[in-house]
Amino acid sequence: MKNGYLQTFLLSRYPLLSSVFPQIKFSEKPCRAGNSPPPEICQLLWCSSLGPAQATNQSKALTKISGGLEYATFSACRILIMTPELLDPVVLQTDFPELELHASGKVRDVYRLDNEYLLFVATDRISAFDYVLATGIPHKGRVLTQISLFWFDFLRGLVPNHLVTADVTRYPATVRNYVDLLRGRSMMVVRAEMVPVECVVRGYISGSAWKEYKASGRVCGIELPSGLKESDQLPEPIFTPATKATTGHDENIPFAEMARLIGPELSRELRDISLKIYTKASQYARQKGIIIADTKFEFGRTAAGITLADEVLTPDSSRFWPADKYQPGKAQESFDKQYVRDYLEEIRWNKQPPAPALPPEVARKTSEKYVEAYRQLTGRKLDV
Ligand code: Q0Z
Repeated sequence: MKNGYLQTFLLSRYPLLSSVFPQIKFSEKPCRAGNSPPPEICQLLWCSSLGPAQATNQSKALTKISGGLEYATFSACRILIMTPELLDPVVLQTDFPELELHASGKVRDVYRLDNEYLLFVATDRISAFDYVLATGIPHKGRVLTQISLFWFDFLRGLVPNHLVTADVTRYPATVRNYVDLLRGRSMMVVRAEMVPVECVVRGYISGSAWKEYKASGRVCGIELPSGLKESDQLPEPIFTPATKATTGHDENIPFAEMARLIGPELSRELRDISLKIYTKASQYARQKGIIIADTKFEFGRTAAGITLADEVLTPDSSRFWPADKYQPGKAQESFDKQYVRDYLEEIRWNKQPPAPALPPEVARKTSEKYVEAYRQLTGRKLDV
């Protein structure tokens, strides 16, 4: 195995290679071994499973790569791509033909592993103004997954959760072919009987709650003090359940309606545990400089009883606000999606499909915000 820069001008003669590695930009300009490749050409680790001699015997389609690099044909070599972007390619779609799709959302896909277990996969898709955009955000799926894993561990003593493992080496053999894609962005979870109510907790007044409050002075039937400003902290966190309406938009419902749907006892249990989780997690996040304005939990029933499922306290399921920029009296900037929203407003997208692509700079800066949210919350660095 040899470390070096590929002579890309030679590889560009082989159209097959560009179809195998569509991510690589091929250039007609050679770059010599030992020299830095032009920035648009990725750094490659060249490794041939066949030695040069064998390769010579095996094929006439030989390429002599000068400058001390090996003889090899691309049919006999594996190329490991070492630029960060290409080591962690943006995943916009998943497709595991061996598995049945259990559910799929704007960002996540859930597959059935067997009767007992599911595979949760967070892609790098991003939605804004209710549509999934054409551009993915590098590392986003891993950030969401790692944040959920952090909270599952943090909340361990408070509530059972659906996580089995995020260690891809422990996944069943049926997904063995996909471990490189799945690493860091997936979880094997216990299949639960899901409660058809979203358990929303709000510590601050924003979004649909702000609209309801302005119109009626109440949110989900809860009377709030008069004179609140947009984004104000509430006297205490409130539980504001919602149902998935057929229109796609969640619909806030009074607690009594939740009780009618799933029973008063289960409703009280879910409300109490949701408030406990929010209180503990938001206190922690606040110390780390992040306000969790509100969040949505989903629960299911498993052998362990009421179980915290789905993703937990991520920027996708919650409003994260940077505490140092908090200014009640107006809508707050989003920790993660602000660059995206600003760009979409700037280009005056009519908010009808198809959703536009993002300029690379907007995607990159947004990616940095997600990676930063993970670091700020956990104190750990996401391997990028
Ligand atoms: C969660 C959802 C997503 C679209 C199903 N442990 C579980 N057992 C059974 N079902 C679920 C879970 Cl988490 C389950 N959803 C919500 C998640 C994409 C919809 F990633 N759907």
